[in-house]
This record gives sequence, C-alpha cells and structure tokens, in this order.
Amino acid sequence: MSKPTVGIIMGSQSDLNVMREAAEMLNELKIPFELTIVSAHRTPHRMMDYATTARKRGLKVIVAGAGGAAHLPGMIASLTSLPVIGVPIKSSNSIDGWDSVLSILQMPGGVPVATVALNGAKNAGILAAQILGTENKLIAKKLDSFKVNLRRKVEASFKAIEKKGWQHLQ
Ligand code: RP5
Repeated sequence: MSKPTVGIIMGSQSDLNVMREAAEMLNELKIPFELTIVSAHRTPHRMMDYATTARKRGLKVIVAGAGGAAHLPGMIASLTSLPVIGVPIKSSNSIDGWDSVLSILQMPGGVPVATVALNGAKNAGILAAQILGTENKLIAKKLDSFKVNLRRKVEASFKAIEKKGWQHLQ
C-alpha cells in the first residue's frame, strides 16, 4: 500500500458522517489517504503536531472539516504551507451552518483555506485529487473520465426528457 498523500482530518467523530464522502471519493480514484480526528479546541497540541509533521510524512494536501466555531482548517493552514481544503459542517453546535462556513471562509490575508460548500466533503475530495492531478497524469486522467461521466448523466436525463416528456420521469 503506498503512502498517503492526502490527510483527511475532522474536529470530532460526529463529523465523520459528512467527511466520509471525501474518503469515498479518494477511494474511488484510488488515491491513498489517511483519516483521523484532530480537534483544534480539545487537542490543540495534537493539531500542532499533525500540521507541522504533515509534509515530512508525505502529505501533499490536507482536507479539514469542522462545525460551529470551526477553527481547525484555519489553524492547520497557519501551521503548514501545504494546501488546506476546509469543509464547513452543519454540526450539533452550529446555529444554521453559517457559523461553520464563515469561520472557515473568512481567513485573514496570507493564510488561505480553500473552502467548499456546507457539508461539501465530496467536492473537497475531488479538489484534493485535482491538486494532485496537476503533477500526476494518472490521477488527471481519472478526473477527466469522472467529468465525462458527469456530462453523460446530464445528457441521458435531458435526452429522456426530450423523448418521453418530463411527466413520465421520476
Ligand atoms: C466541532 O464541534 C467539531 O468539528 C464538530 O463539528 C462540533 C461538535 O463536536 P461534538 O460535540 O459532536 O464532538 O469542533
């Protein structure tokens, strides 16, 4: 098994239901990743250790998910120069999800976090793969076929609508 190039982390096990979509996407693309829990507030020393050793351990991208006062992605980005993709999660301590979105999105100048949509872990997995795909032709090829499949699905649905009429489709 080759070494993980993507690190998927989340603030709590309660985030896993959302974050598993990033893992499933990377699995589908056969990209080795590691997945663990790192809490900015409850395990701050572990967070520092994770971020400062990430590059040495072979990671190239970090996908970090958190909800509510979602400081994990931004703090990880403050501690490493690896690209960090932030996944805002609508968690039990979120008011309506905007708190998680804004905590991850509104980073100060100099410390970017590439923020996906609320609960957008699938897109975070795809974006991580796309970053790796800038250097890795095999990954780029798989992403190209992924996009072709997206197009084909839409084509199939508009062709079915044009042929049968929308009333006959689910
Ligand atoms: C955040 O608080 C975590 O990322 C999670 O989304 C949220 C709630 O955590 P639990 O109380 O469920 O552990 O730090």
